[in-house]
Amino acid sequence: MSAGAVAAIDLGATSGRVIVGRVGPDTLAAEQVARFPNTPVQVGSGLHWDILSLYGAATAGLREAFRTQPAIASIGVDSWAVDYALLRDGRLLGDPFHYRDERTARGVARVHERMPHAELFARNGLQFLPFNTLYQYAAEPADLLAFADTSLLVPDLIGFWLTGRARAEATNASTTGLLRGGDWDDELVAALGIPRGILPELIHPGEQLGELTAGVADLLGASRVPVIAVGSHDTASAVVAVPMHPESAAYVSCGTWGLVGVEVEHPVLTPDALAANFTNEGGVDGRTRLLRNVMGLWILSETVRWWERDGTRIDLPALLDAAEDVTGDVVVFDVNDPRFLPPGDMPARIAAWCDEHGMPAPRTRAEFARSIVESLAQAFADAAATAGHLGGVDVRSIHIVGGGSLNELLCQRTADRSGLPVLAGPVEATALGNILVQGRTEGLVSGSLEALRDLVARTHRPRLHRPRT
Ligand code: LFR
Repeated sequence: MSAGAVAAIDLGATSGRVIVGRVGPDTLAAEQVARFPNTPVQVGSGLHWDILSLYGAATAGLREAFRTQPAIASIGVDSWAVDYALLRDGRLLGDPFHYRDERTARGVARVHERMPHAELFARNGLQFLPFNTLYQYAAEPADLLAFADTSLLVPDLIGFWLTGRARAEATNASTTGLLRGGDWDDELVAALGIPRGILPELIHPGEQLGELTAGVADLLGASRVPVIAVGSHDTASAVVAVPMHPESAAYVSCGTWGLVGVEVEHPVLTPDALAANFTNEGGVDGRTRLLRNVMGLWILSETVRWWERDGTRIDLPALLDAAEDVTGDVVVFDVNDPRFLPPGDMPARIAAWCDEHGMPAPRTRAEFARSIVESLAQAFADAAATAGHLGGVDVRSIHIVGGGSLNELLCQRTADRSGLPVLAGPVEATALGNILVQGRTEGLVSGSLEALRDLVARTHRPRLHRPRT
């Protein structure tokens, strides 16, 4: 076995990337060949993703990838979860809605009239999040759903455009709330009035979706290489590349969201898991990601965006340095309060939370940043402990991967607040997980997730933050 190259498309809520991966028994590297902004657009109907721009930028990036590395063996696509496009006869019926669009509230009310959350949880094992796909379907006009013949989650849509094959990748499909025991839950689908025919056949990570169509191959300057299904839910790919021993570690996949949990063999559907609002999402190789969505760096980036709306530029590293220098106590607020979900004036919402709880609101920007970091660290520590408790995992360390692993203050404060060592990195976990699953299908690496994680640990040594008392 020798090393080879694959390409990964990784779409995040704020930017997308195309990455060329090199992978082999002793090799794992990710090189970014394109990065492009993902800017949601607000129009009369609501907040949408500009999906055609994303596809255009991703294919331009792939073209560049094939120019620099003609031997790319395959392509894999991942993105955020839950959001979908409706199609008819292969034609897009509109830009997908953003999960932060407020129409989801309507869907929640409609679904819970028919089935309360506890009953849903017993079937699909999902945390209540107002934007889970099943609530979004319930917010659609019924005649539009009836007119569509196919619904594709974002990475499945990109895969469809690349190959002409419409499938639903299973890790991401698990975030729709419509899977039970790994298959579409026909009874629930019918009970919610969702046309069963719009849900495509499932495909699993490692399986081949199809080859590039001749037209796309031509556009990319490539041969008709295969598109491989990876953990197309970005968090599923990230968890593949956490260099952990799942029997003794928790992870935080930290970007826009902080996905905090453990990996287990089977879904945990206990009353405690329901009460703690934990989720059981489908993982690669049939594992279960028992985790909780914690609000994540969104609160910080949205705060900064608010301060920058008058045109001033904020230097994030300088802000975090200033935050580190704050002496004295800052408020630890509940980052999971739903008021922090939509875009808008975060500083005012944080101040309102403090007021309502009889606590002094941060005053300076540095204090706001410190308060956000402390609150995230506390939420990560709490969720890691709960995950261990629920999943029967003796959590002795916490791995932080993704963009948040670069935030040393956040990593250190998570260590301090949990009393556990934090292992930071790799920052590129999602892309690495995407690359590893493709590499295994292409015969460039072999073995279980443990073997893949061992390769990550050998090639991307994490940074250790010891807890300070
Ligand atoms: C992270 C993520 C989360 C999902 C959220 C919305 O990027 O995929 O796992 O809950 O985005 O899709």
